[in-house]
Amino acid sequence: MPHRALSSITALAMALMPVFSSMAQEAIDAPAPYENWKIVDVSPRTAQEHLALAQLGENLSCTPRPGAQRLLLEPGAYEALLALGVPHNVLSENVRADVERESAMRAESRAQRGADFFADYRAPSEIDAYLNELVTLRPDLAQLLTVGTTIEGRTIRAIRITGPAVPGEPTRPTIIINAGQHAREWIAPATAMWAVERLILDHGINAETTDLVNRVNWIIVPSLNRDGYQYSIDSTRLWRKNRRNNGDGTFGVDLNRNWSYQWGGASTSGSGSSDLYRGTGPFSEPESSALRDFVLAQPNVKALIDLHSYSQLILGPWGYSRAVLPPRELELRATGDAMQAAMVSTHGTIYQEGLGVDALIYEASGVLPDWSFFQVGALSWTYELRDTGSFGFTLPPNQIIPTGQEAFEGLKQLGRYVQVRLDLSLLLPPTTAPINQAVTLNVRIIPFNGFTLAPGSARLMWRVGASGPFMESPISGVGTDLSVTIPAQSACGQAVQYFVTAVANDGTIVTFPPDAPASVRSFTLENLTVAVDDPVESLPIGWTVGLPGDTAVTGGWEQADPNGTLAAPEDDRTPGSGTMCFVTGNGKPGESSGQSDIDNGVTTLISPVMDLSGGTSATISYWRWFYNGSSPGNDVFTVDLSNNDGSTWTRVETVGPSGPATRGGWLQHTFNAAAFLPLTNQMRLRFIAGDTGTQQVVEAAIDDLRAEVSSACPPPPSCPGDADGDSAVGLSDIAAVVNAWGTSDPNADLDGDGAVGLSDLAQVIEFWGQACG
Ligand code: 0X9
Ligand code: ZN
Repeated sequence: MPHRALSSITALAMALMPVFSSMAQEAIDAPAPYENWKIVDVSPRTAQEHLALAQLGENLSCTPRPGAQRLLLEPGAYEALLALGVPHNVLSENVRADVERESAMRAESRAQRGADFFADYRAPSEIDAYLNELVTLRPDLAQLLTVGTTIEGRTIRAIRITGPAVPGEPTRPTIIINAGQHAREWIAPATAMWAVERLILDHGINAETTDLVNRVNWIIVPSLNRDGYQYSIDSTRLWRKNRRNNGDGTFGVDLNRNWSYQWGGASTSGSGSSDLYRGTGPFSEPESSALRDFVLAQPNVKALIDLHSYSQLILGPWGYSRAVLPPRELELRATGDAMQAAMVSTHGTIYQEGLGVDALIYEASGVLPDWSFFQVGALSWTYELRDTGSFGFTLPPNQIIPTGQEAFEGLKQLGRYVQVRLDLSLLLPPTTAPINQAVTLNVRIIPFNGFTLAPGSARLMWRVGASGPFMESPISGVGTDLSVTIPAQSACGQAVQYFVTAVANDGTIVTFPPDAPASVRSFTLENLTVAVDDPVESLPIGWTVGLPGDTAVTGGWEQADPNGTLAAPEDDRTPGSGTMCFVTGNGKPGESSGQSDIDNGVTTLISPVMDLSGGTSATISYWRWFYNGSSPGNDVFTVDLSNNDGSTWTRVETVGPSGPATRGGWLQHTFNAAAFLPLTNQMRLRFIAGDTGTQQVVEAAIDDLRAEVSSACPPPPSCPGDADGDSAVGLSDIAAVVNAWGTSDPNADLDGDGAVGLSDLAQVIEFWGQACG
């Protein structure tokens, strides 16, 4: 968050809180901190208003919603805001009450289950005591390390957790988890301690954790800025920086602006009174320089996580720039996506994830993860933990454990990825495929952690049915997105099983799925016909784009090459040369998200008639995009199906009002139409998007509609054993089978197992002499 605290504010704060001006041991007789301070959400309408607001107070908002921001106001500043007349919403009338509410919740929680370390936020000394306890319990797994000393002389500790060494094993990958650069973000040290406790206490109990501890060297620094943390406990709850006496009456350097990579750039300050004060030079602070030396001394550091709060974000490089794409983008995205999925699925808490170029947050220069990514080559991330602002920094203690649990799920994914040499995956693998047609599978192979793919080593192993040997097909292409084609198969109703194998440059064989061939992937061969395949690139013939009865005053559906905003797509979804899709109100280039979105009602899009008759099932798929305003949104995007040309409709899905599918991004939805309605030749789809609740930025888009009809399998060949099609079984069929030996020629593949061989010869012999037709 851009912290534009101004000197006037700090001067006033210091007057209010004499404790600022001393080196703050004990806060004796301090006035009630934050008495009559307020937190407000403001919505500046012009650049001038934006500037004027920056003078009023410190910005607490972490996600830059267009224009809107959250300010911490000193007593008196609220009156200035009223005088400015900027629209606003008061979140906290008196910050002292927030802090007191937090204290009350803490006291209650401690009273009820104080023996539990995670019942409450713990002071640095309590953290030390618990680390000691855990190390004493499992000296075979954990050791205490010293990182260095804070400016006030406190010892910064780290704990190393890893399973007993195995003779002859190569150096384990190291993951470093740092917390507490920022004093007031109390959930960060608590979350680091949750990870410490899980890694140690679950060893030998939970198989996955045991494996991760045995294979990875985990190093956790639970509280880097111990002075600041203690200070925020003792006197000034919302203190952020360390406790450097800047010598000019101001205190504190923002440790997360003090790292050398891109030191002094965007979102930093040269003023000691600023919450973003970068210090007199890179590594001017003992805390950051100690952690630098400590990190550089660790072996094989492959990843680093820096824990912060709040906003529920997973932020990859670069922090310093939204314009510069980081190297190793695919590795970062693969790990980031996996961490996000794991964190979101733990308790359903939504964490947004992205790199600097995804612009989830303001630019920040001289941050630790930028340094560790650039200098150490560690995949580096900032976690902004709970919440999104309801409680903010004063998060109730009953959220410590759930926050720890979801963050730990993310860390475990990282533990998995630091061991990866080649990351194999399939892009949109089919679940069904048409008989008698070659099937192309798209395979992605991302070389990880400095390894490479041995050239030409990637293979798809496949077979028709669940037994027999696997056939081998080379995977070809350049770069990371490769493909492989399985020849046409006639065995209707059978599953084609497959797995991918590849060799890394150190000779390690890697498969997908990882435990192949014990487990495999598959698709079913069906009697399929494609009824609709519309990439929405040409004239929208048969589509109804907006209805006369639609109530939206702006943002009606149109076919367009989209101009992106925070809420709407910049590109259509069709791969390759596609450009067009349906969008609700295409903006002009450079327009803000609120300008061409849907307002005050609904807009309707109806597909052409689809003939899905005669099928036993029909798979319809489309790609949709939906964004419904600042979270939580209050609007939905609905999709209906008709089998009578639109006379009546049946609901297929309701997207929203909350959840990850409401934050923009192309997502594919696939369903079986026969599960909703009898299949006819009069089927249509209807997409309705609207802004009907409180006015929000709402955008929807649709692209790439496809429908496939699955019919009953054709009857088996009427002349079993007849490989050459002469309606008799004899010597010429033996010749046909032998000629096609080892191929998958569907004529000679008499038993339909995908390969011509002994079992087909057996068929010829079984039906020897038979004449048919
Ligand atoms: O500003 C910071 O240091 C971090 N946010 S916080 O609210 N906890 O202070 C964000 C650092 C990472 N920033 C980016 N990757 N842009
Ligand atoms: Zn922070």
